[in-house]
Amino acid sequence: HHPSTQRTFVVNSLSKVLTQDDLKKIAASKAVEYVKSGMVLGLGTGSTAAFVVAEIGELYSSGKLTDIVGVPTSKRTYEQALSLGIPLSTLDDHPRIDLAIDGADEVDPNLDLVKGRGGALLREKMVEAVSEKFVVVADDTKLVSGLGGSGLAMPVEVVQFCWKHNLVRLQDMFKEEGCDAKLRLGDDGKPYVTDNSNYIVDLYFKTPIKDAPASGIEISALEGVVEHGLFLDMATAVIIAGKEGVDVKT
Ligand code: ABF
Repeated sequence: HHPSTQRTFVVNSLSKVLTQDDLKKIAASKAVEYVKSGMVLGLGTGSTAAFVVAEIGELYSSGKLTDIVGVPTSKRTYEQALSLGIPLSTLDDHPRIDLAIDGADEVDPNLDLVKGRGGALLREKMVEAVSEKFVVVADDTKLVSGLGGSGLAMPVEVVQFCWKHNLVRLQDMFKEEGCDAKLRLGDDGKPYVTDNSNYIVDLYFKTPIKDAPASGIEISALEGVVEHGLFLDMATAVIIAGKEGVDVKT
């Protein structure tokens, strides 16, 4: 499948310089066009997804959207959506989602993704895997030619027990890509703990991952690995906002 792109030009009436936040908001608004009354919605995590949740909250409280229910992908998003008055549920009660909208850390030309720098990859993947439509929102800084190619982290969520053992195994797995594996730390300098009480090992590649599908399978097969940040063949559409316009890639 070769993704195609449809561009809408951004009308910048104030002709001010668009900030990265403006671009995130533009992508978010475009994605919210997919939201309809009556839907079960997967609510993403991160600064771009937060704009989506905020807009859904406004539409709901003004009565323009009715009968929706949101399934949040993190405790943070749960708190945000709760404060906006969006009706919330869980995958246990709503195991099928009509539409999930979420951000990403990297988007490649096949619409495959790296996610999880925000730490919410496990719940994101669980929700987005059962979504009929999964729409990704991002600004154009997230585009890469190959996954892992940004030089930034590809996260792997691991159980706390013997995390170092898995860090070493992950680093060894990607010797050829010149991979550096690091335990993620929080602002307090202590290991970052996910919503599901696990740790995150961040993989830093010197060259893009050679075979992402095979690598995903290999990573998942390690005992003690909970989930990884490769989201392959999952996105229905990716909305990318740049200074020239907003692209919908499908
Ligand atoms: C979530 O938030 C994650 O999967 C990704 O790690 C991050 C992107 O955050 P932002 O939109 O703030 O760049 O979507």
